[in-house]
Amino acid sequence: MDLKGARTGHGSVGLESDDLLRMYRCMLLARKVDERSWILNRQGKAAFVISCQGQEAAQVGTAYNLRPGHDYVYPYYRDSGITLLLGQTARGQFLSLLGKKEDPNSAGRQMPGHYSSRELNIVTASAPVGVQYPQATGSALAFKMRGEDGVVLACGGEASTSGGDCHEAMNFAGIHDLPVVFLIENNAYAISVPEKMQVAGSIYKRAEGYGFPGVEVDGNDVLAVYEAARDAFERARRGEGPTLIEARTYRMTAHSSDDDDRRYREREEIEGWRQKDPIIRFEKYLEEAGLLDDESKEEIAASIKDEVDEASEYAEQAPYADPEEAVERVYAEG
Ligand SMILES: Cc1ncc(C[n+]2csc(CCOP(=O)(O)OP(=O)(O)O)c2C)c(N)n1
Ligand SMILES: [Mg+2]
Repeated sequence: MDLKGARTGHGSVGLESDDLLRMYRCMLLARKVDERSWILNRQGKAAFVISCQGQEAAQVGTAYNLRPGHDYVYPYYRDSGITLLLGQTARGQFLSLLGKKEDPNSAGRQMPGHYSSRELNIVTASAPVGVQYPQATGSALAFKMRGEDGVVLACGGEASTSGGDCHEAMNFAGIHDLPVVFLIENNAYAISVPEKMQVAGSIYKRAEGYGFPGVEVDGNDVLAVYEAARDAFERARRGEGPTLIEARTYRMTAHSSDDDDRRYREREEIEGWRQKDPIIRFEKYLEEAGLLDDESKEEIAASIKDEVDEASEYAEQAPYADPEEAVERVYAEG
């Protein structure tokens, strides 16, 4: 596989040391929030967990190109790394996980992973896979019609490209040269269905049929993803239209806390991908570049642990909404 993943060094992709450490911290925070979420689930406190583990580089590398609150984002349920980078918090994630009144996404109405923020232009997901693509294309059309310079990011897994919505959205975006970037986080499975039973041919090559570029990138290499996404967003901002990015990665957990993946994949396969863990890879890169050593690594890990402890404890103590509130903010008030 000839992936656009060859490291060019962070200087040549226009990133400073501070940028890299910010990316690293965000990837690690997403991972640690996720790990704590599973513990809360196993303790019987969180009903359902859907993980970002393994996909943090694809998410953070892409979102590092966005202007929070200016550009629009249609994340999918695994995109914790994107929403944390844009400004959502660990506390908000746990409040959402536990369905508490203060949940910033939906005040406890949506499932976990349905991120939403008016301030950050994060548009909430609907439960059917793939419906975000035409909506994102619509937002990109609005930017174009208003003559604004905003761009739109729409994300999904490889199986979300199998539905008609994805085709319609890409075709329309291609016809009108809309400022939208489609990020497909190809994590090799759709619940129990492996990629070869889900995807005919190649996802990124389909872009050619829509008349815009498609790139395949090593989704576990945060700098390679950053670079591919930077080119895509620059193109969108120049008014040249969409790009399809296929980030090849791996779902390191079961599909969700309700799924037993021992029934459909080998432990050795998971172990093989653990060797390519995007966070460990980035750590090595930072160490070799002289940006991280044992001491600073421990400092970052400790500050994330404090943040996760505080956030999960806060969310556990936080109240549920009153039953009377259940029907509020579901329909527009008459
Ligand atoms: C239209 C529709 N069909 C089926 C489902 C059930 N479902 C939820 S997630 C999922 C798998 C999606 O796989 P993929 O797009 O590869 O994303 P991943 O979960 O692997 O990140 C399925 C089939 C759904 N939510 N919507
Ligand atoms: Mg998948």
